[in-house]
Amino acid sequence: MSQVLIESLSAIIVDLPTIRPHKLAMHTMQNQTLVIIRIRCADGIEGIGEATTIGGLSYGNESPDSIKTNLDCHFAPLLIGQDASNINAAMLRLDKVIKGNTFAKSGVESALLDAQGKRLGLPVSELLGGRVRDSLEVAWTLASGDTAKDIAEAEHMLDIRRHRIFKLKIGANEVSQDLAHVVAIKKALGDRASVRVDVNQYWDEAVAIRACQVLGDNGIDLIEQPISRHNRSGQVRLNQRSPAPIMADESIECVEDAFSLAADGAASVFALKIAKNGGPRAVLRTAAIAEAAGIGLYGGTMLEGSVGTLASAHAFVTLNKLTWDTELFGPLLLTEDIVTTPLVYRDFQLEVPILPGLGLAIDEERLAFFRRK
Ligand code: MUC
Ligand code: MG
Repeated sequence: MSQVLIESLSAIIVDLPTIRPHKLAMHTMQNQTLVIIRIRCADGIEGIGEATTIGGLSYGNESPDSIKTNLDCHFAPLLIGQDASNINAAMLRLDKVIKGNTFAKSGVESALLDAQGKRLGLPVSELLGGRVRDSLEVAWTLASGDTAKDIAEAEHMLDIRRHRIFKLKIGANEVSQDLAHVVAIKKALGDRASVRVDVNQYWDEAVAIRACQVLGDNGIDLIEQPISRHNRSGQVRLNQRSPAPIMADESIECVEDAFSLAADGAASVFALKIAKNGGPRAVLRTAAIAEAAGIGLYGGTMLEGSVGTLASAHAFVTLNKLTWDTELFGPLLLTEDIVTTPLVYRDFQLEVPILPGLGLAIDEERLAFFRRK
């Protein structure tokens, strides 16, 4: 097969406002910063990817600024002149020389898949083996920081049939206050919604033992990352005793983490995130480990914009079982977009386009307006 050389790679930092402050245990977002990756190829095709995190360095090891610097200084020289149509070879070349940096790798892998899909006239989901569904149910995160506001927001989402799964971000407040907040929201919504929590590692094991019991007893369906990723034995013990299932999020920083969590029995559900595995293909390796171990799957997000959200969605629609659905609502948290056609959210689902590549086009004017100067 003839080669298509990569001519350039650019990384663009974009700052977009959020519809309201989004309060997580470690950070309150007033806006979101995307890193958009453009890979230009010798056949005139351009692949678009995204490498986005939450709150600078407050969530993970990469920040928008470090992602851009590393893409410019380390990734681009390795990729320019390589064959864009051989994604295995390109990603292996990066993996040999670059440790970690899964967010940046995910953006690159997404861009290469987008370019190859456009080249072959196939959606990325088809490059990944073929979709088994065309849409994905999407959860919404209630994180205004105020119980009454969160209940009103959930009622509105139910009324407009946009979401019926709600994740509550807790962990920043005193535990009794957080538990009262969660129980009040579950009581208000009852059986009309699935209510879950994300503690973002903020409890210690002693607190988590009691708190997980209260959450389970009050109808909470899922408890995400209650304690530190470093307390592996604690996670195993909690997974054995919690009445509500425990989901691993921060514990998975790479595909190998997924394997050791499964081997240890440290979680019964995995949050799949392309950014933390190194891309849409890489995340499917974590999904395969989970499936083999009987661990449930949830399609997670780093609150990416439309590009990263669709890159995740194309991977998730190929999965056999996605028992816990997804939280691919990132674009809905933003007041602005940088693609020409907004993603379609309808009847609790995100519709995944059947178009070549990721199925989107950059709105150049908006990108120029919102890119960091
Ligand atoms: C996380 O920790 O899961 C996902 C949804 C949300 O509101 O925050 C994220 C990050
Ligand atoms: Mg989480």
